[in-house]
Amino acid sequence: MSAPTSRSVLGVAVIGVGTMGADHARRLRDVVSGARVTAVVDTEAERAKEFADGLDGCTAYTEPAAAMAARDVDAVLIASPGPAHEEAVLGALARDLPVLCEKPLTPDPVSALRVVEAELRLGHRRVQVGFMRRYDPEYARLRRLLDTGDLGRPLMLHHRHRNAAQPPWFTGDMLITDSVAHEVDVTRWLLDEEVTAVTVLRPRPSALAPEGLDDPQFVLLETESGALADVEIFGHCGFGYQVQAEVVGERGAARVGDEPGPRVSTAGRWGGRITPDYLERFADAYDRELQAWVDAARTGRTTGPTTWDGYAATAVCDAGVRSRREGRRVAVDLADRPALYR
Ligand code: ISE
Repeated sequence: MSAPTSRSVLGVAVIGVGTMGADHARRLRDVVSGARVTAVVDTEAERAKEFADGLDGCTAYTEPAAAMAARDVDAVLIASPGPAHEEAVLGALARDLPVLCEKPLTPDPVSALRVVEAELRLGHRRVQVGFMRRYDPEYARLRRLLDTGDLGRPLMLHHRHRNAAQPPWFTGDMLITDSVAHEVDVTRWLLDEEVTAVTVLRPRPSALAPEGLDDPQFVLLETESGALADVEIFGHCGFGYQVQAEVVGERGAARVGDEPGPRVSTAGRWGGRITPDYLERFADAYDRELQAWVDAARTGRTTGPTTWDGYAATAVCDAGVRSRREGRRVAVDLADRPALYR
């Protein structure tokens, strides 16, 4: 197998051209340097073909394995629905191809652990998991601030995660596994420790949420050191996309995600604009995430969130789903962290 470093431009297969895959393919074409989309894969042949036709030198496939076997494919970006991730990641690992896998790594901790084990057998990291908030300049500054120790030991984290609306098929469990998964990762990353228990509380549902959906939800995460993180997750807030976080430490507090401006004063009022969705709010973070992945892959390295991070987030979300259903605090069941991820 030729090393990915053997090509000056990384040929990427994009698996799944729904909202996220299409946005990433456009990003690889227009924004990221050092890569180009040489293959797109979608279970719907027509959609794959239509998409490939719009990109120079790109071939359409319906099977990930066929794309991964192509000579012009050096790396794989997985943006298909979560249940399809395991097979695609394992296929890429079998060929030692660099992978960027959108979250969730897989839908449940047992299958996520199988991916971790496959990478362990390979003996080196090849997978970056798509927790893009780590690449958001504000979140990155928050992390650096915590590293300085100026805020003292972090005691609490307050997260707000509001979507204007979610698709009609979005379930109450998905508010945890698809949305709160980001806060789980950010909490683990900012505090540099594991989440040990989850409690999900349900306020009365918003009348704007689809009938029968528990929306919003309030999630409490406990960590190894005894810090607490709360998450307001609101799938149908109606007014825009807002993601905010505040760390409260022993000697100070810091928050990110207040709207970036401009703050406009006119006609006796002041105000600003709220971004409509995550594609716009985190566009810069996605750009940086993909560029980092491409840069690393072209030099044979793998950086960023690991399969362990993907597995740990899935294990925490799994506890969250159980807590939501059973109405009680649920301890997170986590395997021992292998040396490759320490
Ligand atoms: C979506 O899948 C994302 O990953 C977004 O970042 C998140 O805000 C949204 O709630 C999820 O559905």
